[in-house]
Amino acid sequence: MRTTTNMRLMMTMALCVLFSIQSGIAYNFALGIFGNANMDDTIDESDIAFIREIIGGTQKATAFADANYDGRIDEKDITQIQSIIMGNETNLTIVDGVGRNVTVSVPIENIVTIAGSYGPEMLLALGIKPLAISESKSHAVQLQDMLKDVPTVGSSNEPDSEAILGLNPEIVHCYENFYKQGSYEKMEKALNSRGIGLIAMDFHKPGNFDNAIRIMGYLLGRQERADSLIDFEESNMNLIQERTKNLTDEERTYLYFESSKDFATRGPGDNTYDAIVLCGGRSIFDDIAEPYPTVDPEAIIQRDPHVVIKTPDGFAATNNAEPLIEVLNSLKNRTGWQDLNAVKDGRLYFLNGGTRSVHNSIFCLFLAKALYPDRFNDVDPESIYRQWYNKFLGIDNNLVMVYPPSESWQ
Ligand SMILES: [Ca+2]
Ligand SMILES: [Ca+2]
Repeated sequence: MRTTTNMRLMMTMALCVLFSIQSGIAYNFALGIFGNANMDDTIDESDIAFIREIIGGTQKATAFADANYDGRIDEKDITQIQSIIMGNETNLTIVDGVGRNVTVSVPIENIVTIAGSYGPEMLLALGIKPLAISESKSHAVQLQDMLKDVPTVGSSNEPDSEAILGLNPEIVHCYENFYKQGSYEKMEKALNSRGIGLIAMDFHKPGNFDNAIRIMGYLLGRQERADSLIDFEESNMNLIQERTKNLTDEERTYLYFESSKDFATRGPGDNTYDAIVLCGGRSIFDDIAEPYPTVDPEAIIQRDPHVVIKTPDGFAATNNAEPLIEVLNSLKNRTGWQDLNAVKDGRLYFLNGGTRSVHNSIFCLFLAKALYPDRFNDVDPESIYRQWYNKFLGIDNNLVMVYPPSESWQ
């Protein structure tokens, strides 16, 4: 009987995962906080009921059932879950982005983020000003203003441990990749010896976003804000799915996507490639099974895309369109490009990689509109981007992120 229930649970979870991969939208995820006994996307009364069933022997223990993380499942876990629901828990154990269980005192007020421009943007969106940040050249100009009195403590991959310790944060937040590469081994020891936790967590990867943001919301006592960030993402992604789901193969737009370097495109295994597919588009180079291929310039002419999108990463956004126009002009002047249909039809776009950041759905809206202007003629991604700034950062966004302006795309 128990086996059947567990099988069913596993099947359901497998289906959920499958669905989220297919749709690209993580409606269902197992929130990585101890206390989420039933492994759904939240902590509520049903987790208490689940613990009672575990104690009663009718349910098997799950990965997050040991709410107070003391190695046993008993009444104390119910007390901890009750505290989490009430919002008066004093500590939480979470699973960070690289799979470590980290226990921290909550709510956290003093946090240092050394995760480039994404960490600071996410913390500000959650309503928290970091104690310190790492150096980054890719902050949009408005973010630079918001962070101008926040000190920097080295770079993302070579942080200044002494300076961080001197600020006495409760936790330090870092990128997952540098953690995995071992960049922080020495620093982590020093931090831990002072009781400071290190949490590796990425907010710029769509597949992780819901879980990561909700965990951070719990840690910072900003759950409502986290939920509203998730809702924002999901409503945009739902819109895209709704408007592109019935595209036939003949209707699909072929695009050439170019990242920062000349003739560098993206393929399977890369987030941008996934976003293109999710928006119903097809890369003219989707026969190359590599995430970061560099292509033959001649092949672009031969394959003649409907749309060309140039998206440099780390292109610090300002209020000035000139640098974007310059990039587009240099593309138009490439050998043979005057004859491309995309150029003749005026469907050559500059899209700043910064539109992705911690709001992937905005980047996707730009992509979707560039690919299918008829299906998104009532949607202006720039205006939605401004709404995000207003709603979550409380400031006006006058950044020139795209060129030509997205309301003119057709
Ligand atoms: Ca739950
Ligand atoms: Ca326990």
